[in-house]
Amino acid sequence: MLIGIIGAPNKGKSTFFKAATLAEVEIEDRPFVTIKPNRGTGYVKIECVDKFFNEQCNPRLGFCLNHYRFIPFELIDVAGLVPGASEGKGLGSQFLDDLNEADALIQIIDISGNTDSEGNRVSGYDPEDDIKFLENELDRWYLRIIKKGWERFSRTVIQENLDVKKAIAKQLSGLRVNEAITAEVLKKLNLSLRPSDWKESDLLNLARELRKKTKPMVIVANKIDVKGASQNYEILKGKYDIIACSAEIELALREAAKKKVIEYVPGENNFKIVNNDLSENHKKALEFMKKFLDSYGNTGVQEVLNKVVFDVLKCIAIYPGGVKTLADKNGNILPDCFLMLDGSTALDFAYKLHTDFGKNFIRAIDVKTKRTVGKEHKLKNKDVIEIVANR
Ligand SMILES: Nc1nc2c(ncn2[C@@H]2O[C@H](COP(=O)(O)OP(=O)(O)O)[C@@H](O)[C@H]2O)c(=O)[nH]1
Ligand SMILES: [Mg+2]
Repeated sequence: MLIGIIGAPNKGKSTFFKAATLAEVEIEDRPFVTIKPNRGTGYVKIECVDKFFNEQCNPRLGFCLNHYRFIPFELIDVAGLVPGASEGKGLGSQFLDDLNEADALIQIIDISGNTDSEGNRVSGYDPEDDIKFLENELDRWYLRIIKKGWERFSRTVIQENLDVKKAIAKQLSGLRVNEAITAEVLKKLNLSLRPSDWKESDLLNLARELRKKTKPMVIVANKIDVKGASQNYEILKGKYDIIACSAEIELALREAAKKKVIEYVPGENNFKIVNNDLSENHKKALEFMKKFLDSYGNTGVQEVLNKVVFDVLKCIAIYPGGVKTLADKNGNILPDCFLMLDGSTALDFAYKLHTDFGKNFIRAIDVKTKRTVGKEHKLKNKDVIEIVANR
């Protein structure tokens, strides 16, 4: 799974990325600091099942803090996108191709209104404009790919009597478009089966619908800590599904926790100071952050990551484990936890663990209830599953 972070320049994309991954990246108050995409590991947070079993788990990947398990997935932070990027403005839209493979997008806007669509410092910019232009640029990115060799494509479809949805799905497979999605979109748009009849507006509608389906998005109202930002947030909250966030505060908290100045579990509404040997400035900064958490509940970063994986992409977290022991052969308890699509079955999970487990599947056991389940059994979030297979 790959999640892309996008938005106009200077909105806090790299700060969000760094807060989520603690990777070393460049952050500056000017447009186009990021040129080459940053890739790193972000984590979703669940209440770990180790508590249910009265154990402390030992994750192989990710980590567990106070019985909150953090499960890894891949994040990518790309260069800022400006209006007209699809026509080559700013850094153009070529770099969007870094996002081809993304399953979903996190759009960062600056809710303080202090940066314009090109990332320049201003005051009173309407952050809603970012949402509007960005969607348009994404649609044009899809359109560009659809139109690549379009004439020849539409001719071939007719001459060779090809199935339109198959042909389009093939043309856009790099963007994660498949036949089922194409069929659904063609039906919704009521398009004829002769692509040579389609007008420019039909193509743009097609691009838009395919983009919405293959790059679902969460909008993040970043810089909510800035004075005046909450008024803007209140206005947009009614219109969009949008999460208030301070990537900068989350980054400061995670860095302080890494340096053992505080104890902080990402996404929580508090932290504990564990190093009392601090300068006045440090103390002031921590006080500011405490006040922020008191009024907002959390910084929003973890909420966004969870939302995109669990709500938008509809994933569930599944642990492999055994009824006899939750440990692997090295004694690590519940070392793995996998993100799978909601609706996955016991057999899907067996294949995920190992092809041989899938091929030689006999039964599975729901370790929490100790009940035996069959191939078709649908898994639930936070299930612990033992696979019994022929050797
Ligand atoms: N006040 C505040 N500033 C932020 C926040 N996130 C980022 N910034 C600042 O915004 C500027 C641009 O950040 P950066 O992450 O490089 O933006 P990008 O161009 O979108 O990647 C930097 O000066 C950051 O310190 C935030 O949540 N609150
Ligand atoms: Mg950046």
